[in-house]
Amino acid sequence: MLQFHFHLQSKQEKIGYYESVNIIKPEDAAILFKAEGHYPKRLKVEAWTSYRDYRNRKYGVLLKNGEDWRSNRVILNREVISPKVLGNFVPLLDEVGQDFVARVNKKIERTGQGKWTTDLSHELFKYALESVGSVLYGERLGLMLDYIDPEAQHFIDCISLMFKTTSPMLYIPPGLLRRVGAKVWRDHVEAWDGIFNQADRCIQNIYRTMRQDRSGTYPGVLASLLMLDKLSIEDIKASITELMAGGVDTTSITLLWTLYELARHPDLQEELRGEVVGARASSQGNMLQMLKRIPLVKGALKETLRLHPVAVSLQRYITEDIVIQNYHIPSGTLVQLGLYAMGRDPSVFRKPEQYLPSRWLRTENQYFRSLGFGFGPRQCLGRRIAETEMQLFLIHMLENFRVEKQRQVEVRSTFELILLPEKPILLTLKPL
Ligand code: HEM
Ligand code: 2DC
Repeated sequence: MLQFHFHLQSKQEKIGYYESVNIIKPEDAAILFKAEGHYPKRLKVEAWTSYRDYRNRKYGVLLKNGEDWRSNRVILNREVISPKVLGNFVPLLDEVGQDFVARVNKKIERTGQGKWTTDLSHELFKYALESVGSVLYGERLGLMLDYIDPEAQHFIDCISLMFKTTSPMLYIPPGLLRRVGAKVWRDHVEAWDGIFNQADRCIQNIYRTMRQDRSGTYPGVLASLLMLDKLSIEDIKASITELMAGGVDTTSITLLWTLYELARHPDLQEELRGEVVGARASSQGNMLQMLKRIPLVKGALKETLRLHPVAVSLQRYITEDIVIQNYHIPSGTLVQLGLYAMGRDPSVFRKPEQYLPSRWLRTENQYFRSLGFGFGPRQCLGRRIAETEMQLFLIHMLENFRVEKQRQVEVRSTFELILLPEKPILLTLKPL
């Protein structure tokens, strides 16, 4: 399916639709990504660049383009997404998973009812921030404790506000909103200020204690980058801040959707539990090994991102002419792959409305179908952290609790730059 959108253009600012070609088929996605060039470029989120320009802050890897992006990304890849760092991340993330279980057990005890019914999103935000924080800084933030740092809670609130205030600015230029003193721009600035202040505090804290020899233990992504000395400190700070901010709502909401699906499919939940119990027994405490023995759990996460993607679309400016569905599309055009639409297209996934993790097992056709983290050299930098953190979470939850839900209510998605559940999801956790 192909759609052309045209828009009204004022002198410098575009209001309304972006001029783009929209695709939804895996075969067309393959053509798109073959034409993304050496410096793949996404749709620019102007609200985010405007804030940095306004406050004179450097762009990190998320917002950079061209050679500057590539040189930073290559160095970050080695410390954040290469397979060799997994061994460093797993013990840190596993500990956070264990602490989450202990926290839930305490909550269950306190109800005195042998179960706990709640909107887990707030707990999941804390789990996600604790996880990404432990990997970035090599130490715990303490968010699994009863009394948490109010600054950390403020950081979490700021990220949600930042996403929420971004979406109107996709259609109304932030420069204009800034000149008229619009509330959405002021809220957006306040949100990013809160994000940068908290990240700066964490970064300063590591910077100060770096010299203390903690020989043998993994020092975290930030300290590794500082010691490597290949990026400027300003570049490191900019990308670490983006990683910290990018690591909260994304994984927590994906986990919430996954628990919701498992609650709706009790038999599937038992099947996954069986896989986890078996993997635990056969890997004898070696978590890296265990993570290689849970294909269905991994399939469940892919299935969640198919039905409930974080990003509604992927986009690239193509760097060569391409032909899609017999249309000639010139180099330089913005092409958007509708990720949400593709995930629910019956010609791409049979019975798309059904949650079936087994469709991601090796025998099935996966050609350009698993794109929740994007594709290629510009794909999600946090992908390895996100996947590992989510797999470990599900392992620990399945080993300890049964997840149930109230009534059969469909929860749909709403757009706040990322896709979120339109209403709170209430889940009940019971010890096994
Ligand atoms: C980029 C999805 C978690 C940091 C992206 C993109 C997507 C995405 C679709 C754009 C990729 C493209 O254009 O090809 C997700 C999903 C997540 C997740 C579904 C979890 C379920 C995370 C986490 C972090 C993170 C945990 C940080 C630790 C980033 C960064 C970029 C990015 C920095 C920009 C990379 C670049 O431009 O080079 N993510 N993400 N994400 N994500 Fe994630
Ligand atoms: C939103 O039309 C809809 O991973 C727009 O962790 C096109 C668009 C462009 C870029 C996408 C964005 C959408 C959704 C959120 C994404 C973002 C790129 C990275 C970002 C997908 C699809 C995200 C959530 C990052 C955010 C990191 C940031 C907070 C520092």
